[in-house]
Amino acid sequence: LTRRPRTALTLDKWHMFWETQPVRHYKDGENQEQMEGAIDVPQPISDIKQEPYNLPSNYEWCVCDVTNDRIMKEVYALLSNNYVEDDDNMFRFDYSVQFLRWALQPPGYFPDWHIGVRAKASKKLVAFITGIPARVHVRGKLVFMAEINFLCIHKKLRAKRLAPVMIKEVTRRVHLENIWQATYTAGVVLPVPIATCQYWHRSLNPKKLIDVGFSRLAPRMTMSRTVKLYHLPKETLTPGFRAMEKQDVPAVTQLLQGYLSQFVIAPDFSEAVVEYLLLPIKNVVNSYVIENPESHIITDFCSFYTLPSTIIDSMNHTQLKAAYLYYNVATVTPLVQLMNDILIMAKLSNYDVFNALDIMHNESFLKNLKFGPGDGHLHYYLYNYSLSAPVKPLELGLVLL
Ligand code: NHW
Repeated sequence: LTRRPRTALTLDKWHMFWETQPVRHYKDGENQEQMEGAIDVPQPISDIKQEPYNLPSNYEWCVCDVTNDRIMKEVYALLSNNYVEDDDNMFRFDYSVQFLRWALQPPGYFPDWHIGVRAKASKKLVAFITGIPARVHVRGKLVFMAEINFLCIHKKLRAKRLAPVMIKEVTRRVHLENIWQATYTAGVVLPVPIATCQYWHRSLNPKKLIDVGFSRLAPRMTMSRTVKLYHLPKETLTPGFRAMEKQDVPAVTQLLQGYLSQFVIAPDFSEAVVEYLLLPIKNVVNSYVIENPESHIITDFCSFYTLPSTIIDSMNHTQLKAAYLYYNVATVTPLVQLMNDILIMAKLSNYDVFNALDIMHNESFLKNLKFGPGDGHLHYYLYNYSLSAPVKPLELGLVLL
């Protein structure tokens, strides 16, 4: 009997579904040199299964029309009660309807990639998965992809192998559009992350964060010293700092294209996508530019999106208001100064916490601006694309919502 040598990456878990998919596998070995590019070649569209995959007999597929208020109420009810929780089940993501509409309808989106599963008898929505199209640079090569997100199965239907059917169905619909790669992130480890990132948190409302158990009072710290430690000025400091406007779209697109080209994985932003994703929408996405007061040139850009969490069992508070750092480009203003200003804006708008991943150049300001490392990790994945080497967080230029 010969045993496969165990490397750090060789987990003993057998992935019945993922073993069958065109993704990297642990048994591929981490030392073995990997090819770079598609794992499976595209099939002729006419060979793709025309009918949806079979669901267990009590369930049926539906398309969730995100423009329909009644359907969005159902999607919101499913996600707000059943979507991602932290390891201690204290907080659960509470994506708003407005946010979901924004996230799911970028230019060129496909309505039938917003997939629901209903109980046949009651018509209750019990599961959801979505894809949106995206153009992503992978080591300089432009790849058309689907970004897969919001995979959610009602708590009562877990561990019944429904997720693999949903993933196969979204894959089929993506293939029908002649797209063969996808990217997704998850808190769980699956075969095999291309990168593993860490969340960092900057307290804005430390008292509430401590009250609800999000953070703890540090040893030898009192509440009033903690509040003082995280205090922020009442106004931004950089001259010319202002909200992004429609007229800034060409300049912001140029800034982003220039900046993002240095990363191994990064979106290919057109003006249309920048206009859609980065123009401010209240309680969804905030974006700011620095306009040089004399030359009126836009030199820097920063943004965050709004993703509150439900506080599951708290007496005094029901929701944690969190800002998540999105895309930034600093060409003239030091990045740490730009980030200090965005923290000030979030504080002024009553956010409780500001979250950021250790991707792009974020590590250069996290400690300085009093972010602390969280216990959650976020793993990035590619579907049907193999990289010749793993990617460091600072080589990632892509943020998924
Ligand atoms: S990550 C958020 C995922 N959602 C949640 O965590 C919400 C709470 N949890 C649930 O609703 C962002 C359920 O636990 C879910 C699993 C639905 C997660 N990704 O049905 P079974 C995203 O949305 C595998 C991928 O019995 P369940 C990204 C698991 O490893 N696979 O489980 C989504 C196992 O397979 P294995 C995941 O607990 C990306 C199988 O599912 C997964 O009732 C999707 C078990 O299925 C996850 N997060 O339901 C992939 N969690 O092989 C897109 C578990 O290990 C791929 N599993 O036996 C690309 C597709 C497009 C390609 C186009 C070319």
